[in-house]
Amino acid sequence: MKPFQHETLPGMQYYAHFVTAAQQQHLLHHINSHPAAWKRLNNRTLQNWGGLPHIKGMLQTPLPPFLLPLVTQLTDARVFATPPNHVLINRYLPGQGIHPHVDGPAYKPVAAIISLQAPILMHFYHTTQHGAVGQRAASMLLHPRSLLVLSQHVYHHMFHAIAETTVDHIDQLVLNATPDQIATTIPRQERTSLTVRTSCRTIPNMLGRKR
Ligand SMILES: O=C(O)CCC(=O)C(=O)O
Repeated sequence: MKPFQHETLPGMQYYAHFVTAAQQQHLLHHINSHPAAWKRLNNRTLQNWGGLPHIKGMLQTPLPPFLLPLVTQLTDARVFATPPNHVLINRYLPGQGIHPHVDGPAYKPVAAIISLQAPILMHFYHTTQHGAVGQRAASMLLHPRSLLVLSQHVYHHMFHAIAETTVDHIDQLVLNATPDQIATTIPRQERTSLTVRTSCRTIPNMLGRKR
């Protein structure tokens, strides 16, 4: 499978069809069967699997069985050299998003983002010389069942974000837009994503799985 890449975002790879429709259904079924795992934030809800953040590292708990085939698939595809140990599941309703951020040093510098349900626009920003969010460099349209990999320069030195909007506007900076998509809009629908990463420091959780 050959990824889409672009010189504006060094270290970004986009695979339009990484999971099958059946895998998508299977993942959503299991995600939805853990209602108590959702944590509600102002701008999204999330499930945290694999460990709890701790000042000394991540208090590690085993990933649930429904995530293991995806971890194997990502490792087999050489997105990760060794099986990743942490999965953050984000769910966005129309109007919700995630502020510009870098994933930072708590994780090894590879993030794999699987998109499910509906498309969404992810924006990328340069970093100013003071380390703040700079100009928008580019955007990527993340289609359902796609995989976006962030590593190298785009992981370390660029911010990424999803706008809190009910409509995504496709402009010239959307690197993977087709010519007929430019200047069109895409209304937001519920969208779920899985961000798969490897926590650098882990501490075995002697209390077992905690949520
Ligand atoms: O939902 C997404 O696609 C992005 C999630 C993200 O940036 C993160 O979990 O750090």
